[in-house]
Amino acid sequence: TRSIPLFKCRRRKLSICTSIESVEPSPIAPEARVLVINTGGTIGMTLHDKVLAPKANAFFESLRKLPILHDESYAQQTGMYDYYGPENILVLPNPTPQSGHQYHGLSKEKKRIVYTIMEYTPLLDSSNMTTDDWGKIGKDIEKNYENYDGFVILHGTDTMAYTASALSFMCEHLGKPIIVTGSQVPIYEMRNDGRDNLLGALLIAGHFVIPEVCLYFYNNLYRGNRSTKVDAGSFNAFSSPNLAPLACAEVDITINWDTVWRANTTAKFHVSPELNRNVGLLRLFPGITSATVKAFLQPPMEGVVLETYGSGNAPDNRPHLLAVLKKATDNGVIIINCTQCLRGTVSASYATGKVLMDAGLIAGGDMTPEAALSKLSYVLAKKDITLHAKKKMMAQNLRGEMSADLAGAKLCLSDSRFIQVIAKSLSISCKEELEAIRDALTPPLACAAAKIGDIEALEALKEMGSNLFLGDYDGRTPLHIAACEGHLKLVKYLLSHGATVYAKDRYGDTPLCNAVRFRQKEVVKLLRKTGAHFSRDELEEAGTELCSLAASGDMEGLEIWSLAGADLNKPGYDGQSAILVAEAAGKKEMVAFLHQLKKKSEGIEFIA
Ligand code: ASN
Repeated sequence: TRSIPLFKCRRRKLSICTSIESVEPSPIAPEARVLVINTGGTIGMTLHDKVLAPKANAFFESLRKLPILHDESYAQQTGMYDYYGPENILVLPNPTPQSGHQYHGLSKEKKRIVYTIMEYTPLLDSSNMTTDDWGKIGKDIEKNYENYDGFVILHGTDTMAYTASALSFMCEHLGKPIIVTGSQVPIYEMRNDGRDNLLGALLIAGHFVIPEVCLYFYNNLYRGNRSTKVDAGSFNAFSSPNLAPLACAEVDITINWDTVWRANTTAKFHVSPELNRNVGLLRLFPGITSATVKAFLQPPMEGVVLETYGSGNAPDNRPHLLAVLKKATDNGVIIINCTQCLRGTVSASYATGKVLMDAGLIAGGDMTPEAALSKLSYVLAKKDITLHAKKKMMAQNLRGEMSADLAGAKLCLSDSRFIQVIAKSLSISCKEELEAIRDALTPPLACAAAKIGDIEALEALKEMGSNLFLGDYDGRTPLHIAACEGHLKLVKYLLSHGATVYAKDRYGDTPLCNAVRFRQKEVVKLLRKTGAHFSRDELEEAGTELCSLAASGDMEGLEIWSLAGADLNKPGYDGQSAILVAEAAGKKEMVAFLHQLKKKSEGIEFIA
């Protein structure tokens, strides 16, 4: 199905100085919007009495003067400040390369990244952060979720891995990138890592739909809940010991799409800001006394991460110590067994490990202590679920924080006869080339299967290791196609297997735009439920479309637009709203219908 652009015009135009007076101003390039929440950290610190501390109200103004982080002439020419209003808004320069290298791995669309800085008061050294600060960040993301394509959180490095882990659990059904970053040296100093870290985080947040809470540092994008600070004095301060980076920003920005976590959901994004503070981290050491452990486990303690030796071991010749642990788990304290080692997982290979399982501890797999602690905080704050359910959640992989059991792993690429035959005829044999063929061939195949509603074919492609969320040569994903065709079941299948409602094809259209254009009412409802929404520009331009639907008496069309989130009060190009147009044309039935629709959309934001 070919995409028909939903909106005929863009509002802002780039005025170009030219000697030929009749030349039309060119439309502005596609823009991605990123919200930067500045919570503090070294990136924005200056010296006060010879020590570093955050400096308020200085960050935005200094970025504004840095040409690699702001293009003032573009902002002026496109009327960006008037359009977006009195926000602290900046725009990155054009990513066109000087070296002839294709956009250095950015999407071919060459999007402009327009970003807004929201600065917290007070700015914090991250050592001062508490769970309340995590809740505040989560709530701000939720409030602004629909207005931005991605989020960058500026944060001190000291507790960055804790915040990134906590946000990963708090953000339920996430569909957009949230990237936490900061620096080791303030951005104001001559040699610093802040500019590169901020720039990399902005580019990734604006160009790629990576629906994860990530941590970006020193050219690497890590899964937030897999990362840990490993170096106090290096620009390369973070590591993700048990999971390869999600992306590397070198000459190209290479995204490791096979590793990117997918929400697999048809539910809308939601932040769960409640966190339980009665949790703790306890590190075993030779000679630790039972009295110390007992004191640590006293009420109000509800959850503990026990950092054990090697692959999850503790002394098995200390019955008192084991009895203290057993008594606590019997009393309802959840204790997670995590290893003190930087890399590796808790397993049941030793007698010294088995005793902990017997004492009621839950194996934490290869979770970092930061992830395990914040997961406990998140799970224990859940109301209306039993202790048993909480323990089950702790043992499950909720956001990619622990590696799955690889027993019964999926079919590998070389098992696919289809790809093998093609590879053979092209004399290809190495793994990388095979993968390249698979990635080139499967998106159009998946789109063809989506067109005819063939879930079985999609399943077969998935088994080959194909990503069902990748777009074809026009950036059209199987979800776009299924949305056009109204294959509700297939849309559901795709959403629960990693498809994103935020994918844009090369015409800038999302699956929601397609479903509206082809009047697929049930698909529109499902996509809205999953968090799909019109962009700010699309909402602005909807007024004109609504008026023309009202003038032509098209009730079905109006209902679809309203279900998709269009505001029925929005005026068209001549300042009239759809209701005024219907009234002027004397269409009484249409006026009544529009009032009814308006009431419906105001009363309930969304009808499932
Ligand atoms: N103390 C600082 C902080 O965590 C360290 C840093 O950001 N590099 O806020």
